Amino acid sequence: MRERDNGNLFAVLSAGFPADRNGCCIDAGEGAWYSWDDVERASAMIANLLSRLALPRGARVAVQVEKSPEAVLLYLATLRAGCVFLPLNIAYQAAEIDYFVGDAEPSVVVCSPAHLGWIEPIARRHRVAHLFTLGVERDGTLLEAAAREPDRFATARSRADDLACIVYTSGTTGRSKGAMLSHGNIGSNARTLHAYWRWRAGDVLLHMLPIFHVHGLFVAIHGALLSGSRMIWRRRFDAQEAVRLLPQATVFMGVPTMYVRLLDEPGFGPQACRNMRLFVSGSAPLLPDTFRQFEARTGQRILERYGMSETAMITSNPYDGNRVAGTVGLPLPGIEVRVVDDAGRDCATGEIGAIQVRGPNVFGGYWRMPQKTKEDFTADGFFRTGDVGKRDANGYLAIVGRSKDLIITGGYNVYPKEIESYLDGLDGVAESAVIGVPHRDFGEAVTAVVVARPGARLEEGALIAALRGRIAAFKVPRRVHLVDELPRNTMGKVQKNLLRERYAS
Ligand code: MCA
Ligand code: AMP
Repeated sequence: MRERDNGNLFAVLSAGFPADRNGCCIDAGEGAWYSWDDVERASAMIANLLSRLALPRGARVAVQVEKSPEAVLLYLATLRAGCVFLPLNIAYQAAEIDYFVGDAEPSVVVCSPAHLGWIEPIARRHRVAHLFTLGVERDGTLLEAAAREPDRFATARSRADDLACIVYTSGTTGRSKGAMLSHGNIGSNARTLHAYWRWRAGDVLLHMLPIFHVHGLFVAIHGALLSGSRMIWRRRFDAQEAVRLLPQATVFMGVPTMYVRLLDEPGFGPQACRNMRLFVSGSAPLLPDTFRQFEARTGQRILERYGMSETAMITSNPYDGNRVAGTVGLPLPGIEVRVVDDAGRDCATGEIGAIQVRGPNVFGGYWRMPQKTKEDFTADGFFRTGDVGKRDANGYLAIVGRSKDLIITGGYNVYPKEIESYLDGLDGVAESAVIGVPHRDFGEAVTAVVVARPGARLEEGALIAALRGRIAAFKVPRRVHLVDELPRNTMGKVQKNLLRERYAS
């Protein structure tokens, strides 16, 4: 097989690296930067280390580290070695990590040095063969071990349908599901977006998203790599820092909360955006009001797109054509999207129905959940997204709701069932219902409604404190309302719509 026939995602991405390998690929500030040659060589060293471990075929490399350029190198090295990358949110606590490690059975776990104390026993209990650390100061045992390895590596040969990544997404039952994405799924989506959003040599991406999700890891990074573009790299989003750095950038990607926060910056305007050609928003609905305010302030029309962990990007507003506020645009080339009624028939224009998708981007299934996978695909191979929408006369898709009971807070997904099961396990709690209520900054805020057991005295602050440290901070309810009983319909089902109305303000 010739190199260009290799379906390995790294081979696909590195085809876009520039001829001059001495230019900057990742600029993390304060003199910390990697050239294209550095990326090639440092990822080769880590890939050599992984290969030396003689891992079984399809071995998972689970990674829970702070954002750093070296974390990207680890991602690329995992692809190069033919292993399966499994990114985990740095906010996850012990119970959450225990579940992921137990479910995915990784051969390698890489964690932040600060988490080693509590991750080590989890790794031991699940018989993880290799545990490394990776810090943000180029520190940790992973880089120490890789430093002894050669800096050339022949990227593993992969077929398009070989597994590249497992991305966990929260589940309606409370159990997270691992979406299995192949080299072909991710590579095809990267190439499609590269062309659709007109990535070009000389672009500069301001990268402020987390890299344990599809948005920051795939959508943003792959565009820059495929076009040989420099990334200005920051650990986290900070609106003031973004305003300072934007004049050096041409492309920015963010969740709606980031756009709301940029608009709150008094110094933000056309000057900051003078070299920008593209602002992309996704992961949560962008309010039409935010879209309009942004245009009025900067002259830039944010491009909103829609995707999922299971499918990467599905639709996008056009690059050249009209970007319509409140819509997620048109199906990307090569991807079929349909809106269907309960009987599975195509909805008419303007009619609301379930959104389904089919294409080379759609994942192969959920890790070790064949039944769940089967339920989520139609007989003709469309994936049921769980999102509800409608198409206008021009084919633009608008997402109007979700059939899945899901809260999206600041671009992070929270499944109420999971939080309810933690709340119900607390002393004195008889039952609970978790809902999302409108929130100016986060879009939706996680809110709990709790009923006490007879004779128990519960307090909002104590319940919130009890959840802190047990689950990731973004999942902890911002408010807990104590009630005597939950509203139920005649079938005995909790009427969350009534709770959402009652606590909306
Ligand atoms: C932080 N906190 C949050 C969130 N983030 N609470 C609710 N929702 C959140 N998203 C908590 C912190 O733990 C802290 O809690 C308190 O809120 C204040 O934190 P703050 O400093 O304001 O937050 P931040 O660190 O500035 O983070 C906000 C953020 C961040 C920048 C919006 O959440 C973020 O980077 N979101 C992006 C998520 C993302 O990339 N999603 C893509 C998923 P305390 O003080 O109590 O400790 S991929 C996807 O959805 C699909 C495929 C797609 O279409 O892209
Ligand atoms: P995840 O499972 O983390 O990949 O999140 C995917 C979900 O995020 C989708 O099913 C949608 O509900 C939501 N989502 C992503 N992009 C958008 C968008 N532009 N507008 C509304 N919802 C979105």
